Amino acid sequence: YNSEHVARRGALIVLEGLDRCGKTTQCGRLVSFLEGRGLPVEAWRFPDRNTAIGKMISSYLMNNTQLDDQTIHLLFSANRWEKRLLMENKLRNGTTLVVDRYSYSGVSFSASKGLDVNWCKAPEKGLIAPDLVIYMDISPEEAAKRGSYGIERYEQLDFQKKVAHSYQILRDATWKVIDASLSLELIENLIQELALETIESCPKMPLSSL
Ligand code: T5A
Ligand code: NA
Repeated sequence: YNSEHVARRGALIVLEGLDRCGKTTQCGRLVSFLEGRGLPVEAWRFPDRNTAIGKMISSYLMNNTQLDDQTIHLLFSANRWEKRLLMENKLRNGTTLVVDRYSYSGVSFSASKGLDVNWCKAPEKGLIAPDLVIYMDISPEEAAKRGSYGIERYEQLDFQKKVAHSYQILRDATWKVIDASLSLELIENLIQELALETIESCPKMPLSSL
């Protein structure tokens, strides 16, 4: 009887980076890889555009509605809070969550509009802290070349340069930075290694909060 197995929880793995850095592609590949190993895993993303709050966010991103910077910031945060309990239950039940964007997007994008960083961080406090943050590093210029930017609000080179700078300020020593200009396969392998290491070490660590 191994009590460590009883206590096994899932890992919270977050991918962050500029628009077009390749997060969605790599989240999908990682989830397939982990599934193939028989590990319980789900793909998540923020914003979650399916909830009532998520629909407001989506409408704002598509430039169909206008909101002031503070209001949209708090909606993005509320969109994470409304998923917090479900997230906790999944992790405690042993499911690993691979999440496309999280609090760091929230803070970086809003701070890039000139909002105070500490004000931006405040509503994120108490959300579940990730076990692994992977930052997919790409220059704003290179990201902009990957298919043309669409019509969404933040998909503009000048703004993405500010976001890159904000991420640099937020980044700490625990983040794993991957060169997102490498090939899909190289990036995929790097992420697999990091994810497996993290999943292995998770049962020993309680969940913690931002
Ligand atoms: N936001 C989000 C906030 O302001 N506050 C918040 O709290 C949150 C959570 C959400 C927007 O909202 C902002 C941030 C965003 O602006 P979204 O729905 O998450 O937007 O969309 P994006 O993240 O912008 O999604 P993108 O599709 O633009 O970027 P991805 O997911 O990083 O990139 P991906 O995988 O779709 O790939 C983009 C293209 O590049 C190619 C792919 O094939 C694809 O064509 N590609 C590569 N090409 C060459 N080499 C590689 N290694 C490649 N990897 C991918
Ligand atoms: Na995406």
